[in-house]
Amino acid sequence: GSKRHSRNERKEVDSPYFKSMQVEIEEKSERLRVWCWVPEGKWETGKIQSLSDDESEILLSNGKGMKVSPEVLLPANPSILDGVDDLIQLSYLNEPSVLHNLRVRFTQNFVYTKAGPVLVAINPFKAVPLYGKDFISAYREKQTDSPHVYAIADAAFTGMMRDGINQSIIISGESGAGKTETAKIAMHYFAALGGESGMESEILEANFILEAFGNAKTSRNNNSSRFGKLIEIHFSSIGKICGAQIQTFLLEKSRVVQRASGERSYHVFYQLCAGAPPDLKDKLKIKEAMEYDYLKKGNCLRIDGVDDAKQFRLLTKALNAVGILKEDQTKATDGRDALAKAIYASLFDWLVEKINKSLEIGDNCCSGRSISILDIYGFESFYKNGFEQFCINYANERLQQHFNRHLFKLEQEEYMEDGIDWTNVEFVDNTDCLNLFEKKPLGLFSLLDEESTFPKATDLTFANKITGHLNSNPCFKAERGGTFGICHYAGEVSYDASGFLEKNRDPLHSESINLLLSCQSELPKLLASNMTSASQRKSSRRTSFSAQKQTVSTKFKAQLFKLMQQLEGTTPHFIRCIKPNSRHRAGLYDSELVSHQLRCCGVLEVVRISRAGYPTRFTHQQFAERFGFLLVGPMLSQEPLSISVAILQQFNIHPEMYQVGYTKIFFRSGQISVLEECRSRVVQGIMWAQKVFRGMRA
Ligand code: AOV
Ligand code: MG
Repeated sequence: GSKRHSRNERKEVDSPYFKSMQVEIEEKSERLRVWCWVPEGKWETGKIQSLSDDESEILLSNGKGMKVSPEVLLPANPSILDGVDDLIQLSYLNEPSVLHNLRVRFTQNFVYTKAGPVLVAINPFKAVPLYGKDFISAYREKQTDSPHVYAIADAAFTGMMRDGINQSIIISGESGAGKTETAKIAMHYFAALGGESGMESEILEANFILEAFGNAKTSRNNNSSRFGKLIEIHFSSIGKICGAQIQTFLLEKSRVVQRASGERSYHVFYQLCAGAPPDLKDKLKIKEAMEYDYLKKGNCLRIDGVDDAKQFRLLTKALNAVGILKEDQTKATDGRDALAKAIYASLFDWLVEKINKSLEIGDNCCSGRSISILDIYGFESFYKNGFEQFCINYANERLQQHFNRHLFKLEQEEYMEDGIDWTNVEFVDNTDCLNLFEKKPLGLFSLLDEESTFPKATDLTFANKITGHLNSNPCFKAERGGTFGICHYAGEVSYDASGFLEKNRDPLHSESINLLLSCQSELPKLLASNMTSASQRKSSRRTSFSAQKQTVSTKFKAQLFKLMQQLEGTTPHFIRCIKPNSRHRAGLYDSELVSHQLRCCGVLEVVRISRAGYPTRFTHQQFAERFGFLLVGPMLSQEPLSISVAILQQFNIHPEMYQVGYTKIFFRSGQISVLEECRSRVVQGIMWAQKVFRGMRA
């Protein structure tokens, strides 16, 4: 039962940790019987009974004995380290050890674990007793430092208030891994900080509305987000919520008319059919959901455990809360496919615009401070993958690049530039895959746009064209019959080119718009005029599509670039959501699935860097300014570096725990807390003395 090591494990074998472990095994195996991981189908723990150069005898935990090559063994951690709350505390950092640690925590309902600076969140698929007012105040008052979304939210809030720098919370993970729930948990934390004129609850209601209109049941997730969103929450100078703005990205509008078996259209349709009061049903001539062709497709009308009628009442309440007029609430389902899609997308944009108006930042809130929460659709790989998955997975590649840049590239470049002692940690770079999409003129997007301008082109000519040009690209996999494969950071996906050209061109006949314009009520007219103005700006031709009109993929790419730029201006906090099983079941931990996700998103590498790295840093100047006043005794020099060194000496910071670079001082994790505590005690003392002094004068 020997199994070859994957790349990461191989690295582990070559690492100094492993080498030292080997020495340890060799020295102590006779006396101690060391625990190790054995690849027996899946990883099992066992005790080493004997060890020679080419064979070791192992007694597995289940009592079975076996002989394996010592090469395949990985060191296991002592049981005292079972379930540590930060993976950097593990003595042996290999895949089975990490998986085991996460499992131990997961079975005890500790769904959050730190991986250095990153929070790993495993979806419990059940209610866990970790949320609510008491938990929020515990984190707010820093009574606990157990890993949690609240802790991340609090770190972002504290960072914003302390440094005056905008922050972002970037949530990623596969479809169904828990991103949207995590975003809501973070939003509840901020809402609990309070806001001006009820703004905090309005934000939560706005989110509820967007979910009704933009989420749907897919085969991966009963409440799958079919659009990306960035919620930017604005704070006043005293840290109260004073407004918000929501940006949305590419709604999957094809879902309105078409979807795979077992999937639904947007929640709102079913909620309306199930929950509209009789007079509204009469007025809109609403029938049962099963009587609508558009809703019937996919053969799925209900979601287990969801009461659409009740959801409709909550939706009405939410719409009222953000001030959307009653007449406007009544959302036409008639018309041809293109029109239906366009109406829906336009309605969605209109809603977002309305919501943003209602959440607009008040005049008395000009601090300009904000925390953004990013929750986009997760990486998707279905049986059949189309244009939507192509765009969604591209967005995830972009996000992965942002993650890599911040946690690997920038981090290590900064060490190098400042000349500190550092051995580079390797990571899986996804630049090649991004280039496959973005390169001009021979990238997927350019070729798609080019083909979209040829009236005679078909999806098959498109598939042949990209295969012809990109065949030699290692991230591209040529396939037959109008399909092609892409090697994403999260795995290989096979795409079916059917529908790519049409969806990318996004045609809309002007006759349909005229039809809408002739409607009696105001909202359809408004939507129609929005649609025409959008397309007329680009083109004046009366054709179903035109060369000048920006394609969907071009628009999407530009939107993502803008988003990345925006995020670059913030201090990022990363949350990695993990799906423990594909069956949406509580208590089920599929090691294979978890390990795949951990590997894709580079969690092990992040832990390696954090363990060896220096996450806290100050310029000499900042450090001297922040802590210089704590120095006792005469100041020998005003020079920031000398002051900094004096502080380090006075507080007895161990030389192993920091490095002094050309411009900055770098600290290992946790080192700065002693200094911060001392500083805040002194500052509080000064404030107290000032108060007393003022009191005496008064
Ligand atoms: P996603 O946002 O990552 O998928 P969701 O946040 O919608 O995934 O989570 C999927 C489901 O998992 C939810 O509907 C809940 O039932 C459950 N869940 C997630 N997080 C928790 C939690 N902390 N506690 C309890 N249950 C949870 V997608 O939007 O499909 O990429 O497109
Ligand atoms: Mg989601």
